[in-house]
Amino acid sequence: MDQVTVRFADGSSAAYPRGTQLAAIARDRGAGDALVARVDGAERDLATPLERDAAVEWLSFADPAGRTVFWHSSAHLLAQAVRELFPQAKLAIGPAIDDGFYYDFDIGRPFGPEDLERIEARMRDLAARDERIERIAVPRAEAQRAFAAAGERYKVELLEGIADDPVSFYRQDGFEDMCRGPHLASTGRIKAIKLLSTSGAYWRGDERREMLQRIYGISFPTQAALDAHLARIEEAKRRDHRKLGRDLELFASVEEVGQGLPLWLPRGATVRRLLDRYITDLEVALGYEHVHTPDLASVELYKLSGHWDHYRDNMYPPMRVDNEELVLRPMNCPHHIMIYKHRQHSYRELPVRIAELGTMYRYERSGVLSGLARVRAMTLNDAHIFCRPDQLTDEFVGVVRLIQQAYRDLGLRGFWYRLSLRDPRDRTKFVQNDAMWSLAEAQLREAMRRLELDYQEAPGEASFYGPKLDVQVPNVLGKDETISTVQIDFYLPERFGLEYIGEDSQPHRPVMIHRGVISTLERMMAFLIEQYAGAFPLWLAPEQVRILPIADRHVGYAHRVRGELAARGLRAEVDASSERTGHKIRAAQLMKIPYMLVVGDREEQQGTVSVRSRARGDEGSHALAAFVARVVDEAASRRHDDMTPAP
Ligand code: TSB
Ligand code: ZN
Repeated sequence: MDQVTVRFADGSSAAYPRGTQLAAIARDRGAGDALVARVDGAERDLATPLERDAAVEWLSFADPAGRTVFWHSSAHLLAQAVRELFPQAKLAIGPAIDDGFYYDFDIGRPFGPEDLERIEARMRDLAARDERIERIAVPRAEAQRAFAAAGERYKVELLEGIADDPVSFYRQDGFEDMCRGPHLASTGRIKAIKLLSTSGAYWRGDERREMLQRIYGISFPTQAALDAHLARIEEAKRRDHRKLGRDLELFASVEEVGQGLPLWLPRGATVRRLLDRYITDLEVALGYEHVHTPDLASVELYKLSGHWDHYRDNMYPPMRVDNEELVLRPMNCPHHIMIYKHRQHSYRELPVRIAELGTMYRYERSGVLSGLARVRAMTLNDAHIFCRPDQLTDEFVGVVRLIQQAYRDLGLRGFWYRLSLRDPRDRTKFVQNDAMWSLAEAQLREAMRRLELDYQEAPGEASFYGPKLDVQVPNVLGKDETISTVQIDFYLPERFGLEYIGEDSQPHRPVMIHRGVISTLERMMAFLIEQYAGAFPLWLAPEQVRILPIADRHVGYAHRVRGELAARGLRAEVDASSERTGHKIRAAQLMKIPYMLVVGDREEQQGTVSVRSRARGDEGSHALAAFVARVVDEAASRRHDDMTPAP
């Protein structure tokens, strides 16, 4: 009998009669959760008959490509439901996205919440019927006629944009949509559906074109997976630093000031000051020399450094003043290099570590701006280390150890290491010098080997001047952002003709390490807010203790308590409002203040305070002096709530 040989991803192979459907092969192989197959690298419907020898890989919901197909089929189901409930609706496009799917419709009015409920219910009914999803080939001219006759002008336009003849359609239960696929084998695979939101969306994203109505949804193979996903969305909303930043009065984004230019409010500025002090003190102790340099420089400086050639898209345009052209700096390196160059250095003084909480400005496209996590004006915990080639690995290792210490103190979790390399094919983003890149990458790998750290490689993510180690941390939405970065640079020392005088009394070229430990204060703040859901550990809390006098006559004692705390460097406030105590407690809880001290007649007479802790609730009455001593200790220990032992 005529057979084809199939090779599977696990290395095994098997023979099947020519023309066997992929679905049958999947069943035979016990791959019941396969949604589609990858055949010689191309994704195919499970209904496809296998006509020749091939390598076959099953894609399930666990694979990103499998999910994409699942959500794409869900978008078709959505279109089918809308078509049944609103026969006059015209269909536009409906792709899978990172987290679900959407479909754009022209129905001449917005969808309301009750519409979404009806559509969702209909989708569920349709899925329960478990209709087969079939691919059909339609001659181009016929498709054109059918779309025109039905008034589907968006489909007519889409068809104009593709050259296929015939064009492929997918059909389920009489509903057809033009689509390249692939799709699920049947609608019954979609067991759990949630339509999440609706919004206006311009056809083709063009504001001069028709306003369509977009419906966003998410779907899963099980109800449990959907429930878990919805719980994650709720949790993400609760932790979202943009919302908490507003509620906790940490920072504000104000239209009049401009996009990506947040204002740090007093409470946020307090946390920022603490982070600044924390890292500056640590660095000074480790031999970093802190400097101050201006936010502006002549554009010539960035022409010399290569930023102008490789980084201009992220820079603000120059401004002309007298006979100078100035730019807002996008990075601090050139200023620090000029400090290094300011005098001669002998091999004995190296490494020179120039550090600054340096403010810089980057033109980030408005679509990527997000609260404090991605901004246009930012202050980086920056340093540039100038060292001898033989010191490079030690210095690199030292920086990574500093990063590890900072993460322990700040309680950052879930981070992973990314080796960001150049993409050798990209000739504009990265400076061209193969020997230099190979050397820098080899040094980077050597340092990683010594550190015994696991990492993932990311080609194309390097800086224009060299490869780097990035520390990636997931935000509440599960998306990674770079916090720390350690970059090896043989390029800028060359461009700036940097030197040190060696043991041989001859000039030599130093190597540079660029590094940021706690990232920009903006991005670190965003992460801390999300990580702690706004409940900062005691040492970072903008207000550590709030004193709640029970009646007006206790306000004097409350202020004396505040004075004692302040004298020991603690940040305390008195709530002297005329609200009832219960109300004051709730207000303090909403602001996530670590300790509340309730004071009334008894406390005043005995010199005590009634302690309520954010983490542990009512802790009863304590002598004021004992409470102060304990809180001073707790702050100095930089403990986080979840590490705080019960009293
Ligand atoms: C480390 N020249 C180096 C420096 O010496 C440099 O600027 N590296 S960088 O381009 O990778 O930026 C350093 C860090 O700034 C990033 O790792 C990231 O944590 C943070 N950062 C970058 N862009 C933004 C932004 N738009 N908003 C907030 N933080 C940002
Ligand atoms: Zn730098």
